Amino acid sequence: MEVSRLKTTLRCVVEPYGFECYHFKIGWYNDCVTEPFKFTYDPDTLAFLLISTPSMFEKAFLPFLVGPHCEDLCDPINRCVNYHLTHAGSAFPDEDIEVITYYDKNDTKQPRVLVQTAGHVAGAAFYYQRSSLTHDPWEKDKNIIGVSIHPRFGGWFGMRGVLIFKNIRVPTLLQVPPLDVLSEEQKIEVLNRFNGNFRDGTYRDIIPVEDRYSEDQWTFFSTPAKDRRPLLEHLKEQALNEQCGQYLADNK
Ligand code: B12
Repeated sequence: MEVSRLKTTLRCVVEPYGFECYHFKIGWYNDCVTEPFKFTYDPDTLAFLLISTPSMFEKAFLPFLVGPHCEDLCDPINRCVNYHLTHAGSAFPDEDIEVITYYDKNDTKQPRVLVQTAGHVAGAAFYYQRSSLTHDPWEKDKNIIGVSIHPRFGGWFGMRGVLIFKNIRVPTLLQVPPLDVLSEEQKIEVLNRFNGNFRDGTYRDIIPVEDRYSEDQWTFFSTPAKDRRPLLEHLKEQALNEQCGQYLADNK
């Protein structure tokens, strides 16, 4: 099956839930990262990166909270992401697919996939790192963590994982470069914001955006995971009420 058909199928499965998908070749990713992060697959192997857009919270997460796959309220975002990535993989019963989420770790406790690099090579979101700058204003030994910026959602998105189609080779696949949406000054600014005070979220608005997190979503992600239970219970109740209202409206 050619890439465009696979991609169309994948889009049909994930886009209604607020995810986007981008294709890349394992070789493009491996050419960037150092040894412990390289995949052992053939460089021409096809992979897709899945990202969550702001609407994922309302389209996938809230329904997941009241659905049958969320028995308790333990780690629901990761469970929801895992559910949707696995569900996406199961749309291709004839393919051998490895699904890796952003939070999966290898034996040495390192992330199994660096999603920012994957996002860059797949053309989804430019990964701004210290090395992206021509003029570097920071002290040599200062650790500057890189940040990806999506051309439509700025920093209001998440990179959720990859699907590797182990038996599909795409030697002629063309690479689409990510859009470099920032000036040199904005690159310094976004890295300062991300490294200085990421909690205020201003790095996310470094460019004008099409959509950002709803108030509920922002409150959710700004709350430390260990303190989210009351919020989750409230969101669950709200989602149940909405579901009930919808049911009653449909069956009037
Ligand atoms: C571990 C981790 C953390 C750690 C440490 C972060 C770090 N980078 O050191 C902690 C817990 C502190 C953390 C915190 C946060 N994180 Co975090 N984190 C991760 C995680 C799981 C792995 C990152 C990692 O270890 N990278 C390893 C290092 C070595 O990678 P690297 O620096 O990119 O180096 C590679 C590249 O440079 C590449 N490379 C080399 N040359 C070139 C050239 C090119 C062109 C390219 C493309 C690549 C490339 O090779 C290197 C490796 O060999 C990722 C998800 C993932 N699986 O990727 C999320 C992730 C980076 N985090 C994310 C976020 C949002 C956050 C927080 C804001 C969350 C929050 N609200 O609290 C904070 C803010 C961080 C901060 N400012 O301090 C987002 C970033 C989104 C974005 N827009 O970029 C990610 C991608 C998660 C996601 N699902 O979207 N995080």
